[in-house]
Amino acid sequence: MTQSRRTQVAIIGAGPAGLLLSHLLDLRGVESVVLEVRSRQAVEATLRAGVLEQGTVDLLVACGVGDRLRREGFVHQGINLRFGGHTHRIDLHQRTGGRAITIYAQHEVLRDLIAAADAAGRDVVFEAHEVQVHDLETDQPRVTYSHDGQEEELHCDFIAGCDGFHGVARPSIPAGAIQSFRCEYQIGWLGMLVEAPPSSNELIYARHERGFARVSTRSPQLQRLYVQCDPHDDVSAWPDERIWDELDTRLATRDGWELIRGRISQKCIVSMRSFVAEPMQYGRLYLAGDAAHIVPPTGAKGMNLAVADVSVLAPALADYYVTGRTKRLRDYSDACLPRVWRAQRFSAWMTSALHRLPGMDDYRSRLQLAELEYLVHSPAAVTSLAENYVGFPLPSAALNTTTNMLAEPTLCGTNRT
Ligand code: FAS
Ligand code: PHB
Repeated sequence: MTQSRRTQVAIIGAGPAGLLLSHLLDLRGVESVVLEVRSRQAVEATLRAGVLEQGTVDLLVACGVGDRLRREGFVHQGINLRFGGHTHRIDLHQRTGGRAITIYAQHEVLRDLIAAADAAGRDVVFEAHEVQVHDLETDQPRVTYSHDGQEEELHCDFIAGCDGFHGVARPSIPAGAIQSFRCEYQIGWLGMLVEAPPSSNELIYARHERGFARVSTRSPQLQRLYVQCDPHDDVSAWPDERIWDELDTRLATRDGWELIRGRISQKCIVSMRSFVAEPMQYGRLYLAGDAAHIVPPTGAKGMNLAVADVSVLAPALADYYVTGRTKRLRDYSDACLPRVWRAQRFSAWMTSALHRLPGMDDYRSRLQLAELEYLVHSPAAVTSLAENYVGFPLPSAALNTTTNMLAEPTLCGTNRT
């Protein structure tokens, strides 16, 4: 016997997009239920992003889930580009009028958002299986799923598809209703966690004839390293010794800098693609984050784009409940896509500028070096890199309203006691 219930916004997926949307809606008095196929433990252990743009940090702080981020996150005012045995520091702070990035792991952001949902008594249903969306063209869509062996039906006004690239939301849109733009890079990254102290106090992006490498961090005891590999490789093809040899070679400098080794506690290989679905909405379904667009992680934009999407969607939904107006909802996709394509351009550029691309001949390899030489010696080019890397400010509506909501949470007040 199917159990039936109702909410205002059904959110599919408890990633950064889904959990933050639920939180921002709650601050505006809009009710939501989050349906997540994985367990809470699995979600809280998701090893993915690590770089937060200034705008992402500002929003997480403004909406009251930034305390631990501010305590435990590492603010980096610069990044380093390494090629030809030399390191070139890009002063993000100076080039962007004081903006910076923060290193704080994605799963820590998810833990903070889940804790906020618990504190607010908000509904996040983990292990919700066979999620299906229905009646998207009506003003009363539904989501069906099974939980603890019980068939469930959730009636709502809107559905937010925040279920990532491989989710059910986007494929539920009739093929002709959205256009897809994609690019597969035939490049892979072997990402790993290393139990060691940091080898650098800022990120290092290294371009080398043998391929890309990157030095990132998670804590004073845990480092995050990446090395370019064949996307079809199996992790077993990368024993620790081979990894250290490749990292030492690709990160080598003439000034004797050394990479500090340690126990490699986790390894995973990810392939690289770029993807955009247009429009990011269909009927009463709105796509946000990786459900609508994917960027290669070279530019560290994925999670930040997910945050930017919901910073537009939340006020648009709240505006509907407060005023009945649907303009901001109708304009959702047009409001998000310019930022999405700007991040697509930057991520594609970083990927092609720093990786050994399939079929790359000596001429192209030299051209890549010339591109990087121009970049680090041109104030205009460095400033362009810096402003794209720290990210462009989020729409003020997202920030201001959130701050006011925290100060006086009664504006929409539909479910505020
Ligand atoms: P997510 O994929 O995070 O979340 C979707 C959720 O939906 C998941 O929890 C999933 O279990 C759930 N779901 C899927 N199908 C479902 C279904 N049928 N029913 C119910 N639930 C379902 N981005 C950065 O900004 N900076 C970085 O440094 C960075 N590094 C990265 C490194 C790696 C190795 C990878 C793979 C990605 C990286 N990214 C980075 C990008 C990454 O962070 C994504 O952009 C981000 O997770 C997108 O968030 P969401 O759109 O919320 O999707
Ligand atoms: C990370 O710290 O995991 C990281 C940093 C920068 C990127 C991608 C991932 O571009």
